[in-house]
Amino acid sequence: MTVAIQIVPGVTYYPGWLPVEGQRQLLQKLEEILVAAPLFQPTMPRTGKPFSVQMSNCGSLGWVSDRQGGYRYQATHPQTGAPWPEMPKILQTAWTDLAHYAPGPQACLINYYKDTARMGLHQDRDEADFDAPVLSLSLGDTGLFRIGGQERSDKTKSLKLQSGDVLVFGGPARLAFHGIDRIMPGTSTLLPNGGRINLTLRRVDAPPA
Ligand code: MD3
Ligand code: FE
Repeated sequence: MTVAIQIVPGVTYYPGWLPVEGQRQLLQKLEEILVAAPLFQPTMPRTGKPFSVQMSNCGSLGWVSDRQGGYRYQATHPQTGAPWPEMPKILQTAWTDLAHYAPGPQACLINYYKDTARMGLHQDRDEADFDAPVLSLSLGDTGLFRIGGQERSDKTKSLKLQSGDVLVFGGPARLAFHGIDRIMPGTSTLLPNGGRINLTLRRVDAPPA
């Protein structure tokens, strides 16, 4: 039985959507993916300041960022030059069951947070299809997530994202400011070395006219 909770208009929360056994299986797949497509540390456009979050991707396209090229999606890993590994089936299933958007996900960004990593309040606008929702799945330690409105100054709500939780962002929430204030070390035993993994599934290309 899947519980669906609307947090704000356009944001649906599925607490514990992926059971622990499924989390373990997915983590095993991710470990293989991260051998083929190692975590990298993206840097900010222009300043070159490193993100505290490490990243990789699977699926046909991946999100990358560096000082020279800025934020973008590309079909290959920035260091190995290899195509991104395939997206695990369970993620495709999550999209089919929860995203309610017929075209399948093109990109799965893998964010890895060590104990002190965080992600400042931002909008996701590097995609050409804002009609498509974004689906997020959390694994490992709990993350303190914050979401506001379409203006940076709009009031925000906080939510603790636990291992196995899924959030879907669509409609009015697709361009909402959001971020991860901090992770809570020691709240999960899933990752052998602790920390948090967040997967975001997205459409990147403009829908056919
Ligand atoms: C709301 N990741 O990768 S997931 C990101 O936990 C990102 O790693 C955070 O923000 C993380 O861009 C938050 C929740 C999330 C993801 C994408 C969104 C919320 C969103 C896109 C639009 C609106
Ligand atoms: Fe984001």
